[in-house]
Amino acid sequence: MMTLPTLSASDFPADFLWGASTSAYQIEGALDVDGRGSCVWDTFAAAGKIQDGSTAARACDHFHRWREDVLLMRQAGFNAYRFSIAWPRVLPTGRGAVNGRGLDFYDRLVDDLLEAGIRPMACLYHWDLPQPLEDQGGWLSRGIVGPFAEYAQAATRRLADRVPDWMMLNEPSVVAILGYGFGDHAPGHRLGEVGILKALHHQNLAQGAALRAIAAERAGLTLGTVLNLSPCVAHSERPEDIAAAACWDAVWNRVPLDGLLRGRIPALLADRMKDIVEPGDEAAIQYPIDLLGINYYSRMTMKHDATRPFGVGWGEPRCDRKTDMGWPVQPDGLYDLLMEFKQDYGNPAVYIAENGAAYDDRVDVNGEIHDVERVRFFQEHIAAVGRAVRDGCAVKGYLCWSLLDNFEWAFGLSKRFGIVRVDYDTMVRTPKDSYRFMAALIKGE
Ligand code: IFM
Repeated sequence: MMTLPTLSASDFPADFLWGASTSAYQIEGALDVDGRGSCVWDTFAAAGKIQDGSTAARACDHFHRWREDVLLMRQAGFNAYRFSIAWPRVLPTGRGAVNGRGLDFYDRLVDDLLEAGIRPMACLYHWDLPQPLEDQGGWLSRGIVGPFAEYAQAATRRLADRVPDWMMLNEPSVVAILGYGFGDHAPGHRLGEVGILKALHHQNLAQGAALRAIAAERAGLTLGTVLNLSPCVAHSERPEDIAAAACWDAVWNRVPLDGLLRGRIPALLADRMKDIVEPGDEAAIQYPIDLLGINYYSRMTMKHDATRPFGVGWGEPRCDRKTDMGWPVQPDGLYDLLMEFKQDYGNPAVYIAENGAAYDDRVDVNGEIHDVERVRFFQEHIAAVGRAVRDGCAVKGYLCWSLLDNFEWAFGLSKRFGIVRVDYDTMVRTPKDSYRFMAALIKGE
């Protein structure tokens, strides 16, 4: 039997952030309430592209049950919570007149979080692009930059007196690759390399403009973004597999990282991006952020495949444990990632903004969920973060994904990532063992 690492919050800095992340579209529901406009995921779902046929129309009904959800976090001892603001609630057509009623919800949520002693960390874009903007080209168009900066300004104008931390994007590489390259996510374009690189670059540009708009609006905020970073490893020692892994690293990790932190397009992609990048863009995408959110799920094992964009296909990970998403469980990859990031980028402040696992949870006869695999997942990954902290990496917090089971995008309601189970018929919340594990860790029990 394997020995799991013993963990205690006292092994981490005293001001370490502990909590969870969620996103608006995945938990709120209430899609037609208070003047919200439509977004690309509404359209994608209406087109029948969600695998289990579900929609986010109700999701976790968090829009009406936020008090209960804040209480759950308070009872777990969380001191931080990252949520996202729904762009189509704030600007129903993507730009123009601000919908004050759309912001009222976040106003209430933020006040409640503060009262519970939980630091609100707002993310502006977690994938719910207003449909009218997609109709004008979405992330394929440079025209998106102005509307995103306007939205950032509107949200901060209302909430930044109480929300200290502002994250611009969540996982721009997933938006670009799955939404514009392969078509697995909304808006469902299958444009391959050019779609991916355009969507990546325009998110970088919009992010740069939004960061500057917010800084002009209010001083003293903690500004950043959230990237999903994965060490990319080669399937074999063959040179073409090694080259494929390096290319995928450039697409997945380096376009967002080098753009924001260095104002640079990765050399490996410069030729492919020469018609997308305009003079002045490199300066516009760089910004001296205060805090970077890192989402980590696993390493990526890549191999050469001439039939796929960038000539890169999926290899077979060297790992015998997989989650319900089929993703390998590789906690040492998180340690490696953090240490490599520290070395490559000069150790700026980061926090783990997402880390977690879907498992096919069972409710036992007593109504309890003993999600032992998820507990083990958290133990191992938090231990990896602890090692990185001890080895000098400036990690400021750990937020699990996710507080609640939720709408897992193209998988609908079929994949459960929560530390709290949601019964989608009754909306009853049931804390799992992983919730108790997090609470005990944070409280030092
Ligand atoms: O649910 C998603 C989240 O929206 C973004 N990061 C990965 C999670 C699990 O797939």
